[in-house]
Amino acid sequence: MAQETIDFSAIDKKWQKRWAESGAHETHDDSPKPKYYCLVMFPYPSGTGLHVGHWRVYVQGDVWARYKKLQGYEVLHPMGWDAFGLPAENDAIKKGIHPKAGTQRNVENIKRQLCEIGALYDWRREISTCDPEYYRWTQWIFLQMFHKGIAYKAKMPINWCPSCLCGLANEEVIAGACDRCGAQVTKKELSQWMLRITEYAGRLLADLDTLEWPEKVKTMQANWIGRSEGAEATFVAISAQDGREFPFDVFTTRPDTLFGATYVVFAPEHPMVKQICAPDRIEKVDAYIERARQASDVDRTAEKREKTGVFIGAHAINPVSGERVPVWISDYVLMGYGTGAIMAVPAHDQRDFEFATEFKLPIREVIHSDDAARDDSGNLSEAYIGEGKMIESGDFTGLPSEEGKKRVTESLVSQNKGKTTVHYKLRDWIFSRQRYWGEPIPIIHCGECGTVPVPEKDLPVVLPDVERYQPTGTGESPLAAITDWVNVQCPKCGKPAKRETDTMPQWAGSCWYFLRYADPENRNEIVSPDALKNWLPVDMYVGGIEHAILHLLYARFFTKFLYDIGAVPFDEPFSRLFNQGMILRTSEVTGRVEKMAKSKGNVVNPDALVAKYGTDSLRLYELFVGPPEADSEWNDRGIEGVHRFLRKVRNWVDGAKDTLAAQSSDDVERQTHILTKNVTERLNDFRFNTIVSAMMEYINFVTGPGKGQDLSAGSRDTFLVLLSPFAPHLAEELWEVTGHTASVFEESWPEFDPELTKTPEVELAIQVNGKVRSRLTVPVDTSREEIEALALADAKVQSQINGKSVKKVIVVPNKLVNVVIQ
Ligand code: ANZ
Ligand code: ZN
Repeated sequence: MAQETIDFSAIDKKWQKRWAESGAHETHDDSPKPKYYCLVMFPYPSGTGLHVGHWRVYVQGDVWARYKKLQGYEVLHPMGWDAFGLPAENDAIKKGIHPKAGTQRNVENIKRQLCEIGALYDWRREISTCDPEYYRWTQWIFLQMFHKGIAYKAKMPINWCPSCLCGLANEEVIAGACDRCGAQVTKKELSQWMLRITEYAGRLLADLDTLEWPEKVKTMQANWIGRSEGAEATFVAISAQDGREFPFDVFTTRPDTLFGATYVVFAPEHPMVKQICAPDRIEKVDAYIERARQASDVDRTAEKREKTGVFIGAHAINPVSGERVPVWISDYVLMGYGTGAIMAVPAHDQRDFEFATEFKLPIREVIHSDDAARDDSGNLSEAYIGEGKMIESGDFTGLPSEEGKKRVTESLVSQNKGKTTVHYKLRDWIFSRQRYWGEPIPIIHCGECGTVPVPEKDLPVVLPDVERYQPTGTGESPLAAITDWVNVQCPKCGKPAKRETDTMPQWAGSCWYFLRYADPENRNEIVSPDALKNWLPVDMYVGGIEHAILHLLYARFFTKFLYDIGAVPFDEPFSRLFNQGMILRTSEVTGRVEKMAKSKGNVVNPDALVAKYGTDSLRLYELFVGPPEADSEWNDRGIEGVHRFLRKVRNWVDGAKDTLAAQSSDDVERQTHILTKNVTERLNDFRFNTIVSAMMEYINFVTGPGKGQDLSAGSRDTFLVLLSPFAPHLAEELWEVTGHTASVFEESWPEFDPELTKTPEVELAIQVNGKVRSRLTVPVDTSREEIEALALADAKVQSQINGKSVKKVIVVPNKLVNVVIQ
């Protein structure tokens, strides 16, 4: 058998060149085949390049794309660059080069790495979000949103990162810290462009049901959208200044607890506070408002947070009981949620309970349950938040709380003091960034005409070159300093006007990029109707779980908007989603096994592994390392096992050339069908790691003792086709070596005969002291131990044993069992 060294690098290079020359990876719009769109989330061109954790997702995407191609589809599997935004900009600043040059350099490096994967990318469709011909359409979408009132400008306190020196969306604030740099986020009052994503909250939630996505991601989105059904009840506040009455609404999910409201709380920013506050308390109230402004919403509503607040000297009347209760302000009530005011029910809401305990306010139980936690004297030791029986609730006393919710709400409605409502946690999207490296927002501010959209014919508004692109920190983008760019004529009246200097957030370009791959060179439309019909929506989307909320929610929102204006004929962008797990490795910094990252000192560079073992070995190991959706620990030596396997495959094909049989033996035939079944079914479930082991078993079988003369060319070819999505270079090479003239990817995916994949069974005779007493049917090759146990359990054998002791059991596999008794 041939054992000479195999030059895997030469094989990689040969086939990558061949594929490029023959156009094997080009996707044809006019192909008569059914279309399939397989997309992997595009990378942002970071300065550090791809490590093996990044590499993995592109391998997974490519395996899927090649599988679909072999199944007879015309496959679109494109690649591009998420090139605008903070990461690229910060990286460039750190290295002291212009973001454009830095991005360009990084793109070249990562493209080189991606090419080594040997993936099925059609580079003719490459896009980059920082290319003016691309962002022309990002700006176009913004203009459509502006015309429809979805994009609007508002002055409001926003999340401000003091380190990145710019505003952040709510989704970019994780536990009070900046998602990018980890700095503590503060508030800053700024005039901001906003996108009215809240208008889509209901649809974004409801349509999750239509998607073939991991449940985990759907749940994360549903929680983020946060639908709450409840009631609004109208209380009346009496001003402590002049006794005037001010009606206001509170939002509650528990109208059944209305009789337990012992005080009300306004968000400190609530405009009514100043109108009803007692004059002698103004100073204290102002100081508290100032203090509340500093904290983020996440902090303010955090569990276990110390409760603070101020009684403002005014009172309010309960709409049902007519009771007069004190009015407080506290930062645990948010201005941006519900109505910005609550009725506090300390007995049944934990935050109210803590607040009431802190400020010695009455706690009145109105829902009774034996499950409530109580101290020795029978008082509640924490809020009882479950269901129960209504008590001390006027006419409603005695009702189960579930029914009480309905009845109290009905009563409020009939008296015109309330209504049922739905509220969402989702907030409008802060869409302005005070940074340089982003899409300019296509708006002009005119002293006469106000906010004027840039006419579509003037798109793109090209990002000018600047000398200083560092953030200014004043709340203005560095673009504000480029006067000859900022100063323009108003498109409406022709008078001097100024451009908007804020740019779009890093997420903007990725909200719709999947559309552009279908029609990347169209200069007249964002994407043509034909291209949409051919390719979209995306059939399979592969990427990281870290995008569960941000990117995936924003892209769904943009798609729904584009659907509403008739630009696309579907309202969900990604029919099926697969999230890959992370690659972990021991960190040189912490000594713990952690997510692979440059900062942890635990990255493995794929380039060196490709050079040493060849691309296919790394591809295979990326799949073999663990279940694709789970986090897996990288093993530096693990690649050697799959590398040995690939050499074995090559030597097997080589060695079998001269001994091929006209027909495979029944054994080989059966194993080939079983392998086909396993690979197909596991592929469909994305269980890549178990496919690699199935292939290894197959090769062990066909090269095992007594094998070699019973293999047909057909069985061998089936194996090569099954191998090809995983190790495309070697599969092509061996396909050629074995005399095929076309590419292995012109083949069709093998089918299997389910009958042949069933494990055959044998009948064994069971003897007792040499006399046949019973029979046993078991799968071929059942172990001795199992057969022994089954034989002893047999009823007829048992009746023979009948209390006597068993001296020994002789098992002749696939033939008989002899039970020897005294
Ligand atoms: C009275 C009550 C009694 C409440 C009770 C709960 C239990 P979710 O489910 O998260 O939507 N709330 C309303 N608006 C608020 C705001 N702007 N800031 C902070 N809290 C607010 O929560 C809805 C509940 O959160 C509402 O129902 C209200 O407290 C509070 F036994 O009203 B509840
Ligand atoms: Zn004007």
